[in-house]
Amino acid sequence: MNTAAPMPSMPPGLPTLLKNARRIAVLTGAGMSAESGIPTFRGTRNGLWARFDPTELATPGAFLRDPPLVWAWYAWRTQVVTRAQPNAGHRALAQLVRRPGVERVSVVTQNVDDLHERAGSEDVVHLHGSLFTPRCFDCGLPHRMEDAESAPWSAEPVERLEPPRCVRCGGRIRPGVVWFGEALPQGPWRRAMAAVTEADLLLVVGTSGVVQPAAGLADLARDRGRPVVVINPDAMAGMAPGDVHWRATAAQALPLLLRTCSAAEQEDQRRP
Ligand code: BV8
Ligand code: ZN
Repeated sequence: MNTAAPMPSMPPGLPTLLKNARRIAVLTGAGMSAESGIPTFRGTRNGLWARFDPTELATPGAFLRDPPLVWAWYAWRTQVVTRAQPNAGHRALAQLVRRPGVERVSVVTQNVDDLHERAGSEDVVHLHGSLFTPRCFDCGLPHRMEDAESAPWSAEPVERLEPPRCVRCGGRIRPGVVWFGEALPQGPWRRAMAAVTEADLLLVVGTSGVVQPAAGLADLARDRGRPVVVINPDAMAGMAPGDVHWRATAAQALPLLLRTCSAAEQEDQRRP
């Protein structure tokens, strides 16, 4: 996404929405990490896995059919994330909670990378798990990756990589992500629903709004009459009537959103 593109101006009503927001919830998707060089989900059809549909590879069935193929795909994605850095959008979200008047910023992410945390966000809910919490497919025991087991970070991606074995039952180790057809972990789901329900403003950043039940969280806010601001360069992605749409990228819009917050405060302080 060419961030040099002219910066779409901030939707007129947004500064006021920001000024009145005390508890902000932010639902993020793959677009949030695109400017960090992480391919969006639809974009993970990378060379070696180009002939596979990601929504098929990311299933228990695919892992059972061909564990080395699926493990290698996740090893490559983990390699890409480990080499990447949080972008200006991640950093702005991490600083937003420090704005006077802002009590809470809850990040609810569909992403399995760790860029929100590496940017300094402390209140992060991973709806679809993480690349960094592998566990046993059979007994569920969390698995500590020995260096030797991880794809050497310098190496070119390989199409097949045998997953390590569980130290307790010898079962195969699987990535700690939520696959299609698998229920979302209850704890994170409940925290996400609470964060969105209690928020007085919902930002929806970089998601196509296709995958359920995550996409339904925005409806939770809309049904409560909470303002929903969609930040996505794509005209239609994740939008619903009444939403404020900012057709900008995450790294373009979020730093400006943060600056607007601070400007509003100074304004207040100046006012007698
Ligand atoms: C379940 C982890 C049941 C793995 C993921 C209702 C209707 C229809 C279907 C369903 C339904 N309910 C359930 C389903 C089935 C399914 C589903 O939703 N299918 C879709 C395809 C229709 N849902 C499930 O299977 C869920 N489980 O329902 O279980 C159940 C219940 C009880 C008991 C047993 C079972 C589980 C879903 C989770 C799957 N795991 N990820 C992995 O990553 O490998 S989903 C994965 O795909 C991501 O986590 C993310 O959620 C999704 C990708 O979407 P986005 O993040 O939005 O990314 P995308 O590429 O699509 O779009 C990027 C956007 O960013 C674009 O709009 C683009 O314009 C924008 N953009 C690009 N650059 C930028 C940008 N924006 C800003 N800045 C930029 N620079
Ligand atoms: Zn095991």
